[in-house]
Parts: sequence; structure tokens; C-alpha cells
Amino acid sequence: MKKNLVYKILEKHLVKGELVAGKSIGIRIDQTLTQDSTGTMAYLQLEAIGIDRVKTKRSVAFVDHNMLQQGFENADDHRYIQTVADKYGVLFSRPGNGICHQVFLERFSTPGDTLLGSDSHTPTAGGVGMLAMGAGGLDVAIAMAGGAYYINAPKVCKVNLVGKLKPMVSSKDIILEVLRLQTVKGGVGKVYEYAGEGLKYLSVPQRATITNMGAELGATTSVFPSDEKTKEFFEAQGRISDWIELKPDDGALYDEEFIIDLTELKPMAAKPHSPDNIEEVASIGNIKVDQVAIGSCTNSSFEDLMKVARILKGNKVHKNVSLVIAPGSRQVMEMIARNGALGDIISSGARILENSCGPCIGMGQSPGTDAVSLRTFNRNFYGRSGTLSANIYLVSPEVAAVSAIEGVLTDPTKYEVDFGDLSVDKFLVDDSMIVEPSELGADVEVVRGPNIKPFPLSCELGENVDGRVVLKLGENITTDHIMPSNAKLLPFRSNIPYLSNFCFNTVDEAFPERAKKYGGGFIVGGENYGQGSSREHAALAPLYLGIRGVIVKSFARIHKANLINSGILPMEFIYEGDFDKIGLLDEINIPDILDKLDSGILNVENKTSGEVFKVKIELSKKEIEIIRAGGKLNYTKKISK
Ligand code: MIC
Ligand code: SF4
Repeated sequence: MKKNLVYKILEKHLVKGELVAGKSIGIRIDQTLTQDSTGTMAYLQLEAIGIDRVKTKRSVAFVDHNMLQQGFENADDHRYIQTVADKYGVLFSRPGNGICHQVFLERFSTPGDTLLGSDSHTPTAGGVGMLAMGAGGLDVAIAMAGGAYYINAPKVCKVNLVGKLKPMVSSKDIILEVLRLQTVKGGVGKVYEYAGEGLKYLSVPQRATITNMGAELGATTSVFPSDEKTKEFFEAQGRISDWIELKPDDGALYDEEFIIDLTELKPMAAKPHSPDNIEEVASIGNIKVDQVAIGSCTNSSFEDLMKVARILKGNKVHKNVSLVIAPGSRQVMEMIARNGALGDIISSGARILENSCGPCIGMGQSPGTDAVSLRTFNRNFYGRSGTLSANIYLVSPEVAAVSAIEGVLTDPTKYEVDFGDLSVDKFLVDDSMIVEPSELGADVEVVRGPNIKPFPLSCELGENVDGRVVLKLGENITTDHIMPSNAKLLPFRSNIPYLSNFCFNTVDEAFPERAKKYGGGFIVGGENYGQGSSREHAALAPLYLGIRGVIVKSFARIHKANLINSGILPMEFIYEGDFDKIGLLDEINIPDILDKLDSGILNVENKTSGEVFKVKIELSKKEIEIIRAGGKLNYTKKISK
């Protein structure tokens, strides 16, 4: 059979199951990445698994999220990650070296390899033909320990790119168009494979913008072929030996397919508060802008910042706008510093931030009350910027830069800026901020700060699960709602007891107290519950508060896996109308679970209203065992006894 690229890579890595869309498969993971805000948990779990050294071909630990050191916590976590990486044989990318996905793309990405990262934007590396997926920290820890990663074999959707982008329209607009067409839940269970003659105009960093933000589709990942453009990138990074050509078979089969004519695309924006709330910039109109933020793993490459510098050159940032810029890596920062572009950026009045996630995860630069902030980032979920009343628009670097000058949202196609040739023959390569682990890990002492607290574990599943509904929610609840992240909370990522006090804070401040009062219970929600981040804290904090089950209309992939790993029952309504049969504080009983799990259908008895209805619980055989054991760590320990 003629194979698409995704199935070619999957086939090479298959260790369990049958490659049929929708069926559970186990795949071998070649490389892993972690970042600091999920990494502490991942390495605590790796330690708990109890191996001597990681078994992957390469594992890298990055520090890029928790960069504000207002107290001892973040610095302690950085030291913990550095020492634990040293001990277990993991490369350590020091704070200041850049955002994990940008640095990984530059220095480690490998066409045809699999990558598992404890961050939902790990698919960025799909820009060079890697099969790169985001997961919870525990799944990444298991992969580091040599275990397979389990997913449902995906459907593959071919995105055929034809034509060429017009000036001032960028690859960000391509992914915004895909989001407009497919929505934030359109990608669940799918991998997007890009193809078509339009590819020849897209550089690797431009492709990586698309695969990065493919995470917002809810997709398992996105992937580009590895072609001449990819080869140029590897040559310029001094890594041609890592390059191989990769493409689908001629006439390969796909489950779905659609075409995007690049010539037709216009600059677009994702309006508040969802990445799929897309409209053309010209039709949104000239709304007043208070802040512009350029950077994040989506748009912080050398090419992106060169475009920004060329637009800003000789211009000044509007007096009512605060323009902040965070380059994606030290490579990017140093290159624009040496070629003078940084001078043009500084002279325009921009504020330069360090090479890290920064405002993207609310680590500083929260906008003012009711402010409009244009960001080149990938997520504009409610509250994520740190200011609840702010309105965040996601845009391309071109839109961001011209709007920073104009003070209002501006269609950049009106500007005539000659970017010249932005292709790079030779990137500035200096890997001195990547620390090699010790040869003899056993001698290394792992240094733990006082902020590292034990993480909660569930217990074996009993016959019945009962409790109250302690929270009832609407549609599209993101992990930023469940476990908010900002400069105040991120330092507590290894302290679940403290963090749990802020669980669902932006939705219902009383939730943690209520959950404690009733000894936990159930959460009820709508469609696409748990979209966004891979943070397993969005499962661990509810677990700590006693949550035993979540009943929703549908789940986002990574969050569902994190619930299972934590031993929390992920249940879905079969009939949408049943959502109304369950109210806040209702007493729920789910009987005979142990017997019924295999059937995938459970009975829910609402003792308060007397109603009874069925819910589905879609689990693979292995996941059923995990749920029975009370979570994946308990399960892993049990089977390794
Ligand atoms: C994000 O973009 O939401 C994050 C912060 O990078 C998360 C990881 C985290 O919550 O630490 C992600 O995307 O997985
Ligand atoms: Fe960092 Fe933002 Fe990328 Fe997440 S999306 S990895 S917070 S830059």
C-alpha cells in the first residue's frame, strides 16, 4: 500500500499494536525534551521509576519558562533539573539558551525520528519531518526509561499548499487559516501532513510556525516532509549528517485532504479568547492597541525577527504602545545583535526581553486593565496573559510590527518593506550553553529545594465511585482554566498542595474549598475539556483535591491521558442532553465499575435527582489496567515487581 509520511515513520517505530487508525499503538521514542515548568514533575517521576540512566538516543532538559526569580523557588528548580539531568544522562540547556522548541529545532531535530516532549508545542519539530508529540511529564519519564508511548493510531489529514504567499502575509497566516477551517477541536485524533508545490517557498522556521501552532487544533501532531529546504536548514546549522530525505509514497493514501491556496491568504488574527476565532485583520478594523509582544516558540526565529527589524528600522513605536520582544534562542539573539538588526529594534523603542517564553505564559508583561495586546504567540485563552480583562489577538510578526508603529491594528500589506533575502547560509553555532551529563551518573548528587513536595498518587479502584459534583463548567475549558500559570503560580509547579489552592481560580475561586469540604467528587464539563497545555498539574491538582472522575462532552487528547495517568476516570456523555441531568452538588454514584470498565459504558446514578444515565469511558486495555491500579505510576510499579 502507498504510505503517507506519518505512517512511514510510525511503522519504523511500532512496538505494540496494529497500525490502523483509531487503534491503540505503542511506539518507540528516540528523543525526549522537557522544559522547567513541567520538567520538575517529569524528573521526580523518573526518579520514582527507579532506573540508572535514560535509555533514549537523546534526552534534553530545557529551562525557559520559569525565568523570573522573585524568590528561591525557580532557581532551586533549575538546579534540581540540572543535577538530575546530570545524574540520569540528560543534556541540559541552560537558562538563557532559549525556548525549548526553538533550540530543539535548531540543534537537535532529526527527520524521521520520534520525539516526546513534556510540552504541548513539541510538534514544532515536525517542521523538519520529525514525528514530535506533546505528553504529560509521566509519559515522558516513561519514554526516558525506555518505555513505549501509547497513542491511538491517528487519521492523517493532508494539507495541500498551492501557490505562494503574497508579501507581508506569512506562515502564521497559513496556520490561522487551518485553525479557521478546522477549529480548536478539529484535529483530535489526527496528524496533519503538509504537502504540495507551495512547500518549496517555505523555509524550515516558517514550517515550524505551522507545526507549532498545530497544537491548537487538538491534533496529535503535524509534519512536513524533509526536502531540499530542510537540507538547506541542516547545512546552515552545521548538521548535514542529521539530514535525510523523507517524503510520502507517490499516490499515498490519506483519510482527509484539503487545499490552501497561499496566493489568496490575507493577514489574519485570532481574536479573544480562542485561537480559532479568526478574522482578516483588514475586516477587524483599526482597533487601538496597548501592547505588542513578539516572540514565543511560534514566531521567534531569526527570520521572524529580521522581518520585525526591517519593519521597525527608522520608525518609532507608537507612544501608547509597549512593544516587547523575546528572541527564541541565544542563536537568534546573537545573530541579530551581530548583524545590527537588534540595534534597529532597540532604536525603535522596543523593550528587549530574555530568550524565553516570557509573556506567553504570563511570566511578566501582563497587559493593563481592559488592554488590547497583539501577540505573535499561539494561545489567547482567557486569563493566560495574567490580566483577566485583557483582550489578546494572535497575529504574525508583520502585523505585530506595523501595528506597534501605528498604535492600531494594521494590515501590513499597506506597508512596502523589502525584506531582501532572509535565507541563512550559516547560522551562528555555539552549543556551549548545552551541558553534557556526567559519565558516571551514580556519583552525582541531586539537589532539591524545600519547595519540592511529594506529588499525589491515586489508589486502587474500588467497586463504586461516589461523591458530589463539586464543579459544573461550560464548553472549551482549557488547562489554563484548570490550573492557571502565571508569574505567581509557576514557581510552585513542584508543590501540588500549594498549587491546588488556585485550581480553577479564574472560573470559580471557591472550587478548592468546596472540593475539600465535600472530600472531592466529580467535575462536569462540555466539549474539548482540557485543551491546551500538556501540564499534568491540571490532573494532579484536582487529584489532590479528591476528584475521582470527570464527566464531559469530549476531551482534549493530552489532558485525557494525564487524567488516566493520575487515576481519574475520564467519562463522556453519550447523549448531550444528559449534561442537564446533573447539577452542582448533586450526589453521584457510579456502581460496578470494576465489572463495567471493559464494556466502555458506565451507569451514573444521580442520587439527588433520581435520574440514571449512561456515560462512555473509552480506554485501551492497558489504560483500563492503569485506571484499576490507581494511575500509571502505581501501574508501572506493579508490573515491574
Ligand atoms: C503552554 O504553552 O501552555 C506551556 C506553558 O508551554 C505548557 C506547558 C506547561 O504548562 O508548563 C504546554 O504547552 O504544554
Ligand atoms: Fe513557552 Fe509559550 Fe511556547 Fe508554551 S507556547 S512553550 S509558554 S513560548
